[in-house]
Amino acid sequence: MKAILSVLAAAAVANAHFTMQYIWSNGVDQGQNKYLRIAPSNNPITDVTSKDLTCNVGGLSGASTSTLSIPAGDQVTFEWHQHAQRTGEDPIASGHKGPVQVFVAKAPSSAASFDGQGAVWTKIYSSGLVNPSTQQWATDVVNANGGKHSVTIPASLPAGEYLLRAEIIALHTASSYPGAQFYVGCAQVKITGGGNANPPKISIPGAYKSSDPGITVNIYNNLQSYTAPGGAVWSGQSFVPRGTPAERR
Ligand SMILES: [Cu+2]
Repeated sequence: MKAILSVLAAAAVANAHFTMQYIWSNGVDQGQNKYLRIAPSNNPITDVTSKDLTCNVGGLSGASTSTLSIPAGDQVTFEWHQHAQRTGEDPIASGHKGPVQVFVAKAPSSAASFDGQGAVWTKIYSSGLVNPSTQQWATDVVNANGGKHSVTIPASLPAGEYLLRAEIIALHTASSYPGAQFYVGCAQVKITGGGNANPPKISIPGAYKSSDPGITVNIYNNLQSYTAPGGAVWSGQSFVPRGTPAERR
């Protein structure tokens, strides 16, 4: 009987998924579930062609979600937990290893009415296999940091309302497809200030393929490098001084 109970307990731990529950603005906690499209459960998405990949289940509109104003160039932090709590429990069940990424998409009008479909997403952050020699993943760093990871909003992004999409991909069961677990959270923000950059954009769903080496992968084989899906990070448009170098001297 005791053996059966411990097997059941192990199964419960294996099912300990998680959701994005907080956004911080320049180090200030905005409160649980504020400015976020709330998923109905902590289950992951496993079908890369599903519209649930955009902003989680039920996340194609945010009519009941308010929108956080934040200046371009400022820092936002996302915070994840297995359950609706900040306790000593691992924010992400520690068996969940994989990359952490953040994307932005500019809404044609309001963030609340934006479904995030089409080639609208720009990757602004990605961290994967942080240290091959210790097999440390971005998820381990998030766990060590109380469930939090941060990103700077590129200063050159045009002002307007946006969806911010954070994604954690758990690869512990990813050696065949479907297997990788996509944990997704979207926040609604209004970016003020900014510039006039026109960054590269991808579709989510659309850009990810089941055959991507960052999606179907055996991570228990002393992996030495890892390429997350969705292409390169765009880190903003650098400032280009006027005139030729000779003229500037
Ligand atoms: Cu899980």
